[in-house]
Amino acid sequence: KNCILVGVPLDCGKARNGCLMGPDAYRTAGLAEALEALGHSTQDIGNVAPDPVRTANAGHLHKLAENIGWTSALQRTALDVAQTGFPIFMGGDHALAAGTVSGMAAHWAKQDRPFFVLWLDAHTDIHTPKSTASGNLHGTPVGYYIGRDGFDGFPDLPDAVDPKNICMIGIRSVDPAENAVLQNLDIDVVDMRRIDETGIATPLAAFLDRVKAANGVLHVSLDVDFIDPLHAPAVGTTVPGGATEREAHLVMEMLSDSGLVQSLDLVELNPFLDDRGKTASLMVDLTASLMGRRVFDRPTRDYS
Ligand code: DIR
Ligand code: MN
Ligand code: MN
Ligand code: MN
Repeated sequence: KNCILVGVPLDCGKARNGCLMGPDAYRTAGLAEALEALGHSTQDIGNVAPDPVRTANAGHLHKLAENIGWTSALQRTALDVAQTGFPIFMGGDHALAAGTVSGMAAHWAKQDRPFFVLWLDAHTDIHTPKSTASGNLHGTPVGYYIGRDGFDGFPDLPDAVDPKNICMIGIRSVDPAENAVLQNLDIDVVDMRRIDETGIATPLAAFLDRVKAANGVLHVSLDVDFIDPLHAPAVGTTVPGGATEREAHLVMEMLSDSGLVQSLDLVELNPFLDDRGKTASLMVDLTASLMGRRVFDRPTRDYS
């Protein structure tokens, strides 16, 4: 693959600062070198900058104008880089996914390919600017790219992602307003209890079968807090009881086996909170698993 590394030092999706250092932490941890060792070509196009935006009346929303400026810039960037390779968006907090996912959705709509999203996160991030209690827009990207109302001032959504085409895995922190909207949508929400009950491979395999059956393409959005804070401490919103390091690698290896993934977000890494770079290194190792790193080859197996 031709991997396009896109630095996204977006830090405006919540109040705690530090995600702006994410792209350089991935560079320091050797993301490009790991991909090249697997035989991929890589191109680091440097860091994206937000479009300049001025908005009055953000109300309780944290840095609304800056979030809008990033969304339009990233939507454009995603559409552009998707034409030449496999984009890896090095965040930056999860507010970036409003732009990256909507941009990738627009790209694949032009190719007439069904577009699917795998959301690996402790949170569902499906608020709107009207429903968020915290005012932190990193809790709203899913709301934006499925086309919920309430995103006044944001760029028009070119192609909404169909909620039926979204699977969320690792979920363990859902606000009441999010829970209410999820009841009326067909998103496959795999919470930690379901992972405990069936193992993580079963629901993932079922989702990948659906993507394959539809001749679809898959975008993966990996939030650091998907993983348990024991293994991945460098994140502002730690939620105990997350995926283990092994579960996260299994997910990535199954995704690699599937051959369906066409783009990736790495989000919420806050290097200021890391422990000697271990979270950045884990994220690089998970990306390597997704891109083909193996200890031993396995025959394809059926998890159902
Ligand atoms: C939380 C979002 N539900 C909020 N938290 C997130 O503030 O709306 N943390 N996304 O990563
Ligand atoms: Mn901030
Ligand atoms: Mn998130
Ligand atoms: Mn999260």
